[in-house]
Amino acid sequence: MAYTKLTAEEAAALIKNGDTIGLSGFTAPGTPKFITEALGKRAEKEHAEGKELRVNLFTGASTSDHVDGILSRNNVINMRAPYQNTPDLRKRINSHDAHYMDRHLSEMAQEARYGFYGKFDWAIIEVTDIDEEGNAVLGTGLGNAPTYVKLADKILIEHNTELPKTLKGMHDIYLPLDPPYRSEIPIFHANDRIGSPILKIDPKKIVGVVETYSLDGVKAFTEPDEVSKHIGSNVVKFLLEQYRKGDIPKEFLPLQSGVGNVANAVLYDLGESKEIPPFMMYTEVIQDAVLELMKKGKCTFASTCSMTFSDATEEELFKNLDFFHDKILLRPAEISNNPEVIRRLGVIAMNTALEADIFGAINSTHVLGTKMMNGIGGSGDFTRNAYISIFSCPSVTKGGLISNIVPMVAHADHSEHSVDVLITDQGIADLRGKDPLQRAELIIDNCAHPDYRELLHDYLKLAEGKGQTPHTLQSAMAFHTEFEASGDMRNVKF
Ligand code: 0RQ
Repeated sequence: MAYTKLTAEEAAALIKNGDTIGLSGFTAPGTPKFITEALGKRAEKEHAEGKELRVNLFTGASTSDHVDGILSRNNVINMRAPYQNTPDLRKRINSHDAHYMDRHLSEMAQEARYGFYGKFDWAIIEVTDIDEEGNAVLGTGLGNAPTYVKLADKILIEHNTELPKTLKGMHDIYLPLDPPYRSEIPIFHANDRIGSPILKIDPKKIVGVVETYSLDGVKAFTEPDEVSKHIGSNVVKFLLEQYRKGDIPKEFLPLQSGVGNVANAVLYDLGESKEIPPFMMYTEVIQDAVLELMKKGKCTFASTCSMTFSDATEEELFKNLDFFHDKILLRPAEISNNPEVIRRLGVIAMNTALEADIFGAINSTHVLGTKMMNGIGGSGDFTRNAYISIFSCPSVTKGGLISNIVPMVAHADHSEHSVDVLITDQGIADLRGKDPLQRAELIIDNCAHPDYRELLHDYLKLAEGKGQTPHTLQSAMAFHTEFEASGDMRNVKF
């Protein structure tokens, strides 16, 4: 079957106001680029003419400026799920111009299949290659593509000619059955293959193919600052102690690591440690550091949903695909982030917090309790099911005006029941085996910035006698309200 060739503008013109669209990809990699860009431009014109053009957009995770950026600037997004990290969309979400359903990434695909989010009109899927029977080789990020092509009435393909055809074989497409027919997901080691390298798309649903030519456009990492370096070295110190003690088995365990400079720095530091043996990753995103670790033989395998490499690293990968081909496997988000598999493999999870409270609850999403930053992403999938769950953050933000250790988090994403270890630039609080008061002492003394330790102890004293997890409800938010009032949490008085 020969597919109709379309320009991005022709493809975008087919989308109707109110349509629901599922996109392939996870972070920028694998995410469509040209059709969404053309949709944004079309909306700009039509909105100026007073026409309504708004769509519901479901993805694997965050996207890129080609999607959330341009579509938000032109106010095209009605409903968005399950994750984003773009300043323009953040603004739309916090001003209620866009509805945002912030979901655990492992749940998005199955909930779409359960029918919770209605009918999918379109799937837009980036491919490296596709034949006439609809056998597609996906790109560098997978996300929920298998579910969206299954659910969508019509499919648009972006054929990205920058991607080498030799990516074939790096994907493991597996769609679990839905309850009550689901059985175990048969991954027993991070490198087990359980599905197909090919995504089968019904060719009758393919309305057209748009030729594209673009790398994923992920920015290169900046050199980590002193605070990030301290956090990174504390994470490595903790892992080494656990390994020496035998709490981590001698073979080591698969690692999950969040995105960003700190996560990247931690992995580089791990690579430097002679004592830590070669390890695998079972994670949702791999960044530049992982490729370096692979070259050194330190990381032997990475199961992931996306290769979120900067353009320079992506080019290096493409040039040396022979070497990396059997060391990286791309899985759908519901498998890369699957709680059953994470628990079985004993994944060590490392994620980032905006703020933590003295008892170990974590806020990863809402700045000062109300403003959406990015979303929970995959952090909940991993945190709740990890062998050891580590959260890290700087002890203070905005030059010390904000303490990231507070009496009570202003929004709770991960409760203290799921958090094992808290690490800041100041030190490590290993919360395992501790009761709430013991945790509070550890967190204040080891993780809080010295400017805030006394204040946090004062708060604990004020709450003395108020039950197992002592709080004084009138003052629990004093740090936050002080920041709102004077712009400096250090002015708090109890
Ligand atoms: O503000 O941008 O104005 O400077 O928040 O803070 O320190 O740059 O943090 O980029 O490492 O992101 C939790 C958001 C951390 C991220 C979070 C302000 C601070 C700055 C950002 P500016 P940093 P990072 C893997 C798993 C959830 C998803 C997840 C995240 C801005 O890691 O989205 O884990 N996690 N996914 O100044 C007020 C505080 C603050 C604060 C920082 N306590 N109060 N503002 N800021 N702390 C990935 C995927 O799922 C794909």
